[in-house]
Amino acid sequence: MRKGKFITVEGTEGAGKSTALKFIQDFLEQNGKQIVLTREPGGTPFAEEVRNLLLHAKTTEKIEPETELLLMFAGRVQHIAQCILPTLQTGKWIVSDRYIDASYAYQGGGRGISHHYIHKLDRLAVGHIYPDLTLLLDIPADLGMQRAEKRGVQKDRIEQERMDFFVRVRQAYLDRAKQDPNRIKIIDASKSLADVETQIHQVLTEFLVNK
Ligand code: Z5A
Repeated sequence: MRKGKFITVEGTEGAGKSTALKFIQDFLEQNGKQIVLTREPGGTPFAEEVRNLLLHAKTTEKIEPETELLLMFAGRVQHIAQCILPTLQTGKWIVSDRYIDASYAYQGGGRGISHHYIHKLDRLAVGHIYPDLTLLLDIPADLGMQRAEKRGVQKDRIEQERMDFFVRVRQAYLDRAKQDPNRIKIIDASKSLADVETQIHQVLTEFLVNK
C-alpha cells in the first residue's frame, strides 16, 4: 500500500530541474512531509551503475535506441522495487528527478522508438506505479542548451545530441502533458528563477490541498 506520495520532475536539457528540486524539497519539508530525493536513471546502487553505463560508456560502438530504452527500464525496475515502493510504504514522499515520462520523451520523441513499444514495456515494468504529480519544466530547446552550456561541465553521451533531438524531446513531453493534464503540470521554465519558484509553489500548494 502506498502511504506516501510520488512526485516526479521532468524537463529537457538545462530546464533547471536541479534548481527546482531543492525548492520542492524545502517546500514539502516545511509542510511536514518527509522526503526521499531520488533520480533516474539511477536511484539505487545497482541502477546507478546502469546510469553510468548509459551516460558514460567507454565504447565508441553505436548504442541502439532499443538498448538504451531497455537499460532505462532495467534501472527503473530496480528503482521501483528497491527504493520507490519501500519508501512510499513507510509514508515518506518520493521526489524523483525524472522517471517514466523521460523514456517517452527521449527514447520515443528523441530516438524515434514507437509509442507502442514503450507503452508495452511501461505496462510490464511500471504498471500502476505512476507518479501522483509530475512537474514538467518546459523550456525552448535553444534556451535550455544555452543554460546548460553556461554550467561549463563536460556533457554526457545524451547531452551531446544536436538541437533537433531536444526539440523532439520537448514536443514529446508536451504531448504527454496534453494527454494527462491532471498529473502533468507544465511550468514555464524560461522565466526568471523567482517566477519559476512561484509557479512551482502554486502547483504544490494546490496538490497539498487536493491530495
Ligand atoms: N534519460 C532518458 O533518456 N530516458 C529516461 O528514461 C530517463 C533519463 C529517466 C540524465 O538525466 C539523462 O538521462 C538525460 C535524459 C536521460 N539526458 N539529457 N540530456 P539528468 O536529469 O541527470 O541530466 P540533465 O537532463 O542533463 O539534467 P541536468 O544537467 O541536471 O539539468 P537541469 O537540472 O535541468 O538544469 P540545472 O543544472 O538546474 O540548470 C541549468 C543551468 O541553468 C544552471 O546553471 C542553473 O543555475 C541555471 N538556471 C536554472 N534555472 C534558471 C532560471 N529560471 N533562469 C536562469 N537560469 C537558470
